[in-house]
Amino acid sequence: MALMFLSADDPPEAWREALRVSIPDLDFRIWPEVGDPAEIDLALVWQPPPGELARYPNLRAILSLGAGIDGLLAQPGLPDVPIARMVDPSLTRTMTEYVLLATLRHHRHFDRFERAQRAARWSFALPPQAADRRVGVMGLGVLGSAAAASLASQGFPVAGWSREARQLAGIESFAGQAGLAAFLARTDILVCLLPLTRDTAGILNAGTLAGLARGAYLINVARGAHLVEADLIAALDSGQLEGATLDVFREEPPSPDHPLWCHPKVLITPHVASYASPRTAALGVAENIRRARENRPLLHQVDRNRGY
Ligand code: NDP
Ligand code: OXD
Repeated sequence: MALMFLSADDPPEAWREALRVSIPDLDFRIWPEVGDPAEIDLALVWQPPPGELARYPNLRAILSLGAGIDGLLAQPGLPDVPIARMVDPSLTRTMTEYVLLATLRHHRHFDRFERAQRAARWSFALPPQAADRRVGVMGLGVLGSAAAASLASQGFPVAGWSREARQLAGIESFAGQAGLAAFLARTDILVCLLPLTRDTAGILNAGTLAGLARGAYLINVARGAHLVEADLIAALDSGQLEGATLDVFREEPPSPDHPLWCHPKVLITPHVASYASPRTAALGVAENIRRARENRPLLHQVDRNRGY
C-alpha cells in the first residue's frame, strides 16, 4: 500500500514530512517515480495528466490537493472511487486575503491610480465609504462564506448567491436562478467563488455582467471557464464594468497575444489566489488516508452527480 503524490505546483518533500508526523510509516511515492502501479492505493493529486489515474488498478480513493475538483471529474478513465476535495484553514485564509485585497484595491481606486501614475497624471478621486459599496459573492461555500464574512467586517454591505438560501450573520442571501437578477442588481463588486459545474460554466457572461450596477468590478477567483472572456472585454470597453481582477483562465497561462494581458482595466494574477499549506492541511489528508484504508466515508467527499 503506497500513496502517490502528483502535483507540479505543491512541494512534495514538505507534504511527505507533514504527513509522516501523523502516519510515520506512510509509503509516500512522488510521481512519476511510483514503482509498481498495483501498489498504489491512494492518490494525492493536483492536475494529473489526462488518463493518468486510470493506470492504478488498486486505487481506493483520490485526495485532491485543490478545493475545486472540476479537473478531476473531467479526467478520462477516472476510477470509480471516492474523491475528497481540499478544505483547510490555510486555503480559506489565503483566499480571504486575496478577495479582501482585490476588493479594497478596486474600492480605494488603486487600479485607477496605477494607470494614472503610468501616465504621470494626478488623478484626484475620493472613494465612496465602504458602507456605500455593495459586494456580492457568488458561491457561499467554505471559501465564499469566509470571504463574505471578512468583507462584511470591513463595513461593506455583502450579499451571497448560492443554490440553496444560506443563513450567515450579516450577509444577505440570494438563491437559485430566481434570486440571481436581484443579487446582481444590488452588486458593485462581484466576486466569483463558485465551483465549475455544468450549471455554472459560462455564468459570467454578457447577460450577467449587464445585470450588475453600472461601473461595477469583477473578481474571478473560481475557474476560467466561468467567464466568457469576450463578454468581459466588451463590458469593460463599454464602461458597464470599471475593472476586473482575474486569477483563473480558460487556458492557463493565457496565450501571449491574449487581449486580457494588456487591457488597462484588468489585473491578472497567475492562479495564486489561495493554496493549502502542508503544515495544516496534512492533518485532514492523514485522516482521510486512515478513513480510506478502513473503508470509512471520507471527509469532504465530493458528490459526483452534483459536481462539487
Ligand atoms: P464549496 O463547495 O464549499 O461551495 C460552493 C458554493 O457554490 C456553495 O455555496 C454552492 O451552493 C454554490 N453553488 C454551486 N453550484 C451553484 C449553482 N448552480 N448556483 C448557485 N450556487 C451554486 O466550494 P469552495 O468554497 O471550497 O470552493 C469554491 C471554488 O473556488 C472551487 O470549486 C474552485 O473552483 C475555486 N478555488 C480557486 C482557487 C484559486 O486559487 N483561484 C483556490 C481554491 C478554490 P450551496 O451552498 O447551495 O450548495
Ligand atoms: C483549487 C485551486 O481549486 O487552487 O484549490 O484552484
